[in-house]
Amino acid sequence: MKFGTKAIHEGVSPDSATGAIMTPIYQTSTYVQEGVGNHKGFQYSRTSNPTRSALEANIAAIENGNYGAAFGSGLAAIDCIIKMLSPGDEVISTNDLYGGTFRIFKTIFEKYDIKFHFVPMGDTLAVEKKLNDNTKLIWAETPTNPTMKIIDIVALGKIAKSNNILLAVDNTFATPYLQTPLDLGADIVMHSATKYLGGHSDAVMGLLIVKDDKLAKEMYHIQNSSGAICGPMDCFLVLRGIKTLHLRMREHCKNGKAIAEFLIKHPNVDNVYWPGLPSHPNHEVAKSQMRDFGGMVSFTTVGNKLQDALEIVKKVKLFSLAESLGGVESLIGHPSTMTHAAIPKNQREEAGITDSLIRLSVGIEDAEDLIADLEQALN
Ligand code: P1T
Repeated sequence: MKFGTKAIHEGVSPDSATGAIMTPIYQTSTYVQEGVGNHKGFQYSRTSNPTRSALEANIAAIENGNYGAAFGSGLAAIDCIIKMLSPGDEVISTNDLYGGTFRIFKTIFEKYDIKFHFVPMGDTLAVEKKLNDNTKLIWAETPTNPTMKIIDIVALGKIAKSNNILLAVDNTFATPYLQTPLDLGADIVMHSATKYLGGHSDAVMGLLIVKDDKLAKEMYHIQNSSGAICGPMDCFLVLRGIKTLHLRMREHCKNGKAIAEFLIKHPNVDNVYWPGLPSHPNHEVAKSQMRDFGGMVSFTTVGNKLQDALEIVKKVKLFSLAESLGGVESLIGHPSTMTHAAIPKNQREEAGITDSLIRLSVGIEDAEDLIADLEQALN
């Protein structure tokens, strides 16, 4: 089956009680049992819920995995992955990543004696240099948030496999429509479903997908034991969002390209970060592992002045100034003071998150209107 068909049909079937074509929102905490142990597969909604199960089966199918698990946020999903580790274990992570991911690694899990090494993952040698007997996980985000670096998943998968460690990929920016990391050698795929999967800025959720039976058992054990689950209403919304993921992503990619090409020619713009540009340093890797290049575009202004960036994000009218991304409407953000403020300034700058860096989540409005809006703000 092709992607669009899978997105619409996998994991869902007409409701057995009523024939409802849409998966009902099973707004229930518990399930009546006919006798002890005699139930219909559901006992308590922290453990499982039919609306959530449909979504978990659907995301597993479109990521080409075998098992999916849904959580209350992207960070709750990341929390589950790190809880698979033990004190003394080490993680090698990309140094360019969502600020909240950096924060949970540094301020929560380092307290439990898990060590994190942040390295520029464009260079796989940098990863190999940090490997030791305690290394248990490689954490990659690609494209990275917010500078759109592309990390070679196949190369990391080989390192992970030959050293018997796990590779987890945050696939939030690409979505399974553009990239399926499990096919490229990853063990775990993570999503902030708050973004493109939901697609309408109306739900906060995280998802994990794995292939391996043992890893799935551990994932569901932590999901049930820690209890960071999401409610059935949010599952319904994300399941509905995924039904149009392929259509939305085509428009996001088309608009992303138009805006990147507009920005690169603008005299007030310095660097443009969009993996589809032939000038992007990782364009060849992007072409090898992505089916298109997405709707996230970042740029810096000539002179790299904080004040210029703050003025631009204020002057746009169609782009809304807000954290988050991946909705149908366009958003604009200033990473160093917003989404990535949790990362110390020197580490931010090493990763390219400079004062004038502006991040666009290009929506699916008409590209001409979005470009006109950016043009008036930049001029
Ligand atoms: O917000 P939440 O659903 O918990 O997801 C966290 C997260 C994880 N990974 C990536 C790549 C992300 O971008 C995010 C959330 N990011 C934003 C809110 C943002 O504006 O970048």
